[in-house]
Amino acid sequence: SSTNATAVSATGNHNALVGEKHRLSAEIERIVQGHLKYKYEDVSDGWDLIHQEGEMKVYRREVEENGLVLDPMKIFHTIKGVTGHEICHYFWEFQYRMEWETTLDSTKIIEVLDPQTVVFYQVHKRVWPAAQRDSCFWSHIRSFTSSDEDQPTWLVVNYTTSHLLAPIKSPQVRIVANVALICETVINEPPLNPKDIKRENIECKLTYVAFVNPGGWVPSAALRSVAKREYPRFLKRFSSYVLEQTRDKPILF
Ligand code: 6CM
Repeated sequence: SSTNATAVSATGNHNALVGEKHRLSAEIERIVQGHLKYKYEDVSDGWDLIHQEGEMKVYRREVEENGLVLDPMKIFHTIKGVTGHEICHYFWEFQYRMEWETTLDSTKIIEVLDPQTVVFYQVHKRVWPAAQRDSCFWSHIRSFTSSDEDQPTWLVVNYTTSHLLAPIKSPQVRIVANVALICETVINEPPLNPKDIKRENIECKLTYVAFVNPGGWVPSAALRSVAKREYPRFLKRFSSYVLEQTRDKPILF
């Protein structure tokens, strides 16, 4: 698909084949399965609803370790007019990143592991008074169809990894992250002929989860208020970006 072609040509690695095993295959499998299991976990216990806007619900669980805030975030949203494939495509593809990510100074792909998996190195915008942060993570996209539904579920996982091409350079601090975006497509009032499905018939139900360790000391209250503001802002901006990009394009199922 064009998705794969773009990622592969981004670094000129034409040897990365679909299904090929590599040094991170086992870890990716384990982390992906963990997210799928965790997705069904209830948010009633220990999670606080910290923001609600339209269909979007932002939950947070307060967790601190040695004075460092590690609050997991979990966001549910429903976006009308797009598919899970489209949402994940724009979230995973390098070429769109700087168009919707407002919290980065830079992003680059430093390795292509297979057509669904790349390694990103990103430099985050400095938030005063904290030190500048960077991140290095594998980013994996996939779809799967379970027996009881006809539309595939799409998912992207971003998971911190170490890399020879991304050494830690103090005083810059390395963020440790485990992020998943899981998307299901719902077709409302499906027309008899699937070819007649219009954007008004489709919606995407997404779950976004983020476990982020800021990697070094940050004032707790400042970090919590930045998170409370920035996660909803990210999801709003990203979803309107995808709506705008797909509006006049054929539906990508
Ligand atoms: O998931 C998001 N973006 C992806 C593509 O860039 C990727 C990013 C992962 C890193 C997320 C880390 C953000 C948290 C930064 C905390 C830094 C501390 C600053 C100190 C403040 C006082 O998965 C969207 C991420 C949206 C984040 C709001």
